Amino acid sequence: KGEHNDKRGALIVLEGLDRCGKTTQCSRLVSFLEGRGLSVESWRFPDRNTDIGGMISSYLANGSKLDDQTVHLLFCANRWEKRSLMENKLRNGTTLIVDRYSYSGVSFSAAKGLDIQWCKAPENGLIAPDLVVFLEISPEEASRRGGYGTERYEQLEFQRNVAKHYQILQDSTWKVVDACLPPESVEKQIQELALESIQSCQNKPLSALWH
Ligand code: NYM
Repeated sequence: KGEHNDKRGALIVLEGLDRCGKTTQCSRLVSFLEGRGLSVESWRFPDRNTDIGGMISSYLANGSKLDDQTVHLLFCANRWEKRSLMENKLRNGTTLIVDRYSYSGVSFSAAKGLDIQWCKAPENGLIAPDLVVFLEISPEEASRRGGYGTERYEQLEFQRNVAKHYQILQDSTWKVVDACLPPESVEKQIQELALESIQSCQNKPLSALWH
């Protein structure tokens, strides 16, 4: 079969409030899996390297004004523009470790007051993750971690609201990990969950959000 790998890769998403440690844990997980000789790539949303990503980035830096619905659809379109590449990678046996996905998309927009069903609808048909690791931290604790940056959304009251919406979205693919444990312990738990998911996803076809 040449280069083609008959085992598909896993779609593993890390989610959580701003400052929960997702980005650090994503890169540690990628290094760990690479060390095991697995084919793995690090992804993130928003992907700021596309034209749509550039619009999102400017919005987040408070450089542009867009209404909530428009921004929601841009975040969503930013996932859609990566969907077929994502599918190809997974089918070719590459595991993707993704820093934020549709759960951020829905939670952040719903926290602004948009209807949750309206928020979910355009995410329909994106690839469903095999595993969502939710790094749980209270909004208060997150805000104490060196403080928030200057981007939009990085405020305590708003993060409380986001946390509420994450709760509503939890489903059977979620594993909650306490983000306040020592980083090595968080890392270890995520490694185990990821290895388990990479094993078990091989018997499951790719499926779509939100079913
Ligand atoms: N965010 C992220 C959304 O509002 N909707 C989305 O669909 C995604 C993927 O963007 N505060 C928000 C959450 C973050 C911000 O993300 C930028 P990051 O991970 O800080 O680059």
